[in-house]
Amino acid sequence: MRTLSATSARLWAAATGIVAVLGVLAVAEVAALVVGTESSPFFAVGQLAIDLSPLWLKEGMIALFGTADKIALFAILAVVVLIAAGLAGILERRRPPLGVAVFVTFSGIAVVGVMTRPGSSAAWAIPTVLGMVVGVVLLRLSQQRLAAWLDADAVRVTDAPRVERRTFFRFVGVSAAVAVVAGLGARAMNASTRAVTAIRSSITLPAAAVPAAPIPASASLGVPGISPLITPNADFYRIDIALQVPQVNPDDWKLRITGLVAKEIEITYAELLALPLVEHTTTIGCVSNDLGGDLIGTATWLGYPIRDLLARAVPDAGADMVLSSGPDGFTAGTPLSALTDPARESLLAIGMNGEVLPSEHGFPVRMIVPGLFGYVSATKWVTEMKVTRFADDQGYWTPRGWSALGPVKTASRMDVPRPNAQLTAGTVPIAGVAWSQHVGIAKVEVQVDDGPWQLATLSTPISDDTWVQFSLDWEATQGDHVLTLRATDKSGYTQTSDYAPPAPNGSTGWTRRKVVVR
Ligand SMILES: Nc1nc2c(c(=O)[nH]1)N[C@H]1C(S)=C(S)[C@@H](COP(=O)(O)O)O[C@H]1N2
Ligand SMILES: [Mo]
Repeated sequence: MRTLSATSARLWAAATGIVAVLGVLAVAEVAALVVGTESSPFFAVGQLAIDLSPLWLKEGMIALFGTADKIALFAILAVVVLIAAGLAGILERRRPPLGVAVFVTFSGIAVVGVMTRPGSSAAWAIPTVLGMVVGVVLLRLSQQRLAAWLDADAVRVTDAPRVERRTFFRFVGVSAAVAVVAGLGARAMNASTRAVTAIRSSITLPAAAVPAAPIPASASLGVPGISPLITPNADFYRIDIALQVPQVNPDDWKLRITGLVAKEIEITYAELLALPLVEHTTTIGCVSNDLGGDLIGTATWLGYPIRDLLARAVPDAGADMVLSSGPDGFTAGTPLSALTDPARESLLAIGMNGEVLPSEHGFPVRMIVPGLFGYVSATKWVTEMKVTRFADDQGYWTPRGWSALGPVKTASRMDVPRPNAQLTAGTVPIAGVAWSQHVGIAKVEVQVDDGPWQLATLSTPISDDTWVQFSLDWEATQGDHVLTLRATDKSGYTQTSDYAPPAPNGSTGWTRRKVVVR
């Protein structure tokens, strides 16, 4: 019989911490089934991490993981939680009750995370506190069994440690298994989107009183590999701070217009659907979209003009901003003028490409404003529009290092040829999309190596609020080439060659692409 090494003893002490944290999470998930999904601490802590993360971190996460940034955050969070729990287990064996103290401290942070969510109530603390109690009990009980085993092992009576060892393993194994099964089961039920999905699929969109203008056939150039003019809903980029897609029951949904208005307004989903609706095709983009990025898409939105709703509320003369908010704690500060402008189709959208708005794109209702980045205008699951002043209020991203105003920047993207494409000499289309929403694109030019700028063919724009496709047939010759792209908008502005990163108000620069022709 060999004595357990110090390293193994430490590993088993870490295991007690991990079992305890699995217990915390499982109990909290089960309790959240009763108290409410939003009280789940794992998500609340993730949300707290998102809210507290500095600009460079958010930028880095999107640069590294793109729209998979949430999955990446979960993975990082899970690893951090498991390591911290393991260390707490080791600490508890060396210097009790320091391990317990770690558990209490982390649970306290989780309670802060839960209680700072929009719409939280005191009851939301219950799942985490219950979880913490069970976790601490599990930690103590498994530590006692570990100590019994190690003591018996140290005495080294033949076979004696076997019983204690078995008792420890059985306790830790059974606890972990029960926690994982119960926790995952409860999580699946908490995440269940069935109720709202069923309601959503039972909704029939009303016909538009003002349908979108038909899309001319010449709006698409038909170049293989080019971005489709209308982005299918399933391929539309998704960016938001919500770790779980908010499940909003349209029967409970209300939008309130508050703040500096003569009359506060409240509107229900049924009332909204009964109003004369407008359809408009608009390209929306994310300020985090770097050169050549895919955080942009075009859809035909069905909705009610925000200006008409604001007109009912009668904003005060001194107001210059509308602070809209969603259930995830996101807010956007939109210039009031962009929402009241009769020449700008700013919509409270309920439909996207002929479908009821998908949950991840804001079901039941979101805002769409042509010409502004999403972070200052496109609030999903919107429930309040507060008429206010830039001097008094800020949108979510402004104190986090992004500009208060976020007009889109004129930009272009080369879809084909792809980066590092292997081409054969002959005719090669250089094609992609260019956009300057609400201003319009005047021309796109392509330069091959140090040659002259050549004018690309533009597709017929649906309107100035949508991107256009461009294409240029290039007679490619053998060798390495660099292709450069620049767009000019209808105000006469040509994309600058100076590169700027997305923060604080959108990237600039020319797309330069190396290709090899054989
Ligand atoms: N409620 C809510 N709405 C939101 C956000 C958010 O985090 N929460 N993000 C905004 C940002 S930054 C962008 S770019 C757009 C993206 O909309 P999409 O996910 O439908 O493409 O939503 C905007 N609306
Ligand atoms: Mo965004």
